[in-house]
Amino acid sequence: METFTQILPQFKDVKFVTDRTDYEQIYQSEQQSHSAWLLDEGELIWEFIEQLAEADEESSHDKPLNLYDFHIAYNLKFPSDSVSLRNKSGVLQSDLKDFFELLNAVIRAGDGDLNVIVSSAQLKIKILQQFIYLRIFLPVIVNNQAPSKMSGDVGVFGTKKAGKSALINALLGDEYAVSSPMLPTPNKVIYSAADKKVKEISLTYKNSAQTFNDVDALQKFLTEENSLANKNSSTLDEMTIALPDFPSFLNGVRIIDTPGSNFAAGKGHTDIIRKTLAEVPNAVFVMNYSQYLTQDELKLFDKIYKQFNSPKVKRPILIALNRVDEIFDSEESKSYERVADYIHYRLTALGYENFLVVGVSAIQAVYFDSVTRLIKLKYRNKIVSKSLEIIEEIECRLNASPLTKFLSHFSAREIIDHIEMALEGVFTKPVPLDEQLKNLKIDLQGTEKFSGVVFVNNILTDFEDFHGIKIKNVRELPKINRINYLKCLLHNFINGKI
Ligand SMILES: Nc1nc2c(ncn2[C@@H]2O[C@H](COP(=O)(O)OP(=O)(O)O)[C@@H](O)[C@H]2O)c(=O)[nH]1
Ligand SMILES: [Mg+2]
Repeated sequence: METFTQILPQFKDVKFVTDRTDYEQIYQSEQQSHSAWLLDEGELIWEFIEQLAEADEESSHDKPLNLYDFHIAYNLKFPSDSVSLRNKSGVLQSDLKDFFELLNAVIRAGDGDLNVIVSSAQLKIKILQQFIYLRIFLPVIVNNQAPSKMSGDVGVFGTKKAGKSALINALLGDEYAVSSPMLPTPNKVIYSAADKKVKEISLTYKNSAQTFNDVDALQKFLTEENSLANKNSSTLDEMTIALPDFPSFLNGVRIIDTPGSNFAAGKGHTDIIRKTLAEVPNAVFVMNYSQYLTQDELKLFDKIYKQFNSPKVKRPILIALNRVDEIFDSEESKSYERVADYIHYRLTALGYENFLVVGVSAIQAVYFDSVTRLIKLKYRNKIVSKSLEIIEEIECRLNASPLTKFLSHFSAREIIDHIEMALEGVFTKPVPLDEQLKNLKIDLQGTEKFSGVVFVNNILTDFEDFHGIKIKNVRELPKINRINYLKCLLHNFINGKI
């Protein structure tokens, strides 16, 4: 896992293309992955990508356009003296004219604690959205304003079946929340970090606490409670679930699941949403992209937006544009940037401005996590296991050394993940991912986990067909999975850097 303070991977020797007339340039594949397209603000990214896809279909190139890996953003024009780039030792370049100049300044500066300094919150949010399109991240700070020490709960809101619970599972890294086409979440559920020594999951509900040894046991209990509530069209009391494996990127900040706003249970659900909305300092709005912004979604978004954009508070809303996997079956749909920009365009036209849109597929993230776990279980080499035990022990005994300081940034599970990845291939000849999946399917026939493996298998096949990229190793799965980018945004969001 990255440290998530800044992400500047693929832009080491990039060429920025600002002349959009020459489509031919993009077809040369080497150039494609080393170029980022910057459109004038008067143009539309989503339209441009649709045109590209069309042109690609009509062309005789045998290598298809890789829209998945396509880097595109708006070349924002900056008012004079409004944007500069700074590192620890001072200002590197001031009075940047446009986004193109900013990116070039960033590349010249190379790695190091870079900050973009801007003159207004409006400019900040615009630049951040371009970073999202390009899948990079740098802190953007409004001049003379110390980053707020904002921290606190993250409320996850959205209409029914948008994938709120799935997204929470994707962020938490396991299937804690009941995410189902049949069973809507009937209550407010708070996910928090368990105390360091606690090994079990604990649930506080109706004034009493109970523990569960594993995720499956918790799921079973929650499913039964949700079914009951669903049958009676009623709500459930608030739940707090403390997790021993709470992801470190959340910095101990709690994450809150809520019911969908458009559910027939009506007032009970809307009351929970209203109350939660008034309590949380951070909001993530989950949208079902395949519905293309419904009236229900707009109504709820407006409510959230007003809560966070009043004369007293100004907080951007993070929009997780979910279910992007569902639109992967057409040419122009291959791009997350196209869908994000389309929704961005629609909401901007309606007068909203303080929000960020990022396209994700929660379900992919959830299934990738689950299959990764299954593969580790099956293929974990004995020697690797032993090494891990020893390393875990050492990690426990170490204290106050620079190494521990570094390690304290990650949870034990993440450290083990790193080590495991490093050791894989040292002790064993790695089995290719498609073979691992095939073997898992044989093992898991007739069990619930089987469908997850099939799902991942299909994603990978589609990915190869559509984008010509073959994923050979579980380690490469995050490539297709934008949830990591959302995690980066959330990490900075709750630390007041967004
Ligand atoms: N295809 C697809 N389905 C999803 C995604 N996220 C959630 N779903 C499905 O949508 C249904 C509702 O999801 P759930 O998380 O319960 O939605 P919620 O009501 O917003 O909490 C479930 O069947 C999920 O499997 C996604 O990213 N892609
Ligand atoms: Mg739910």
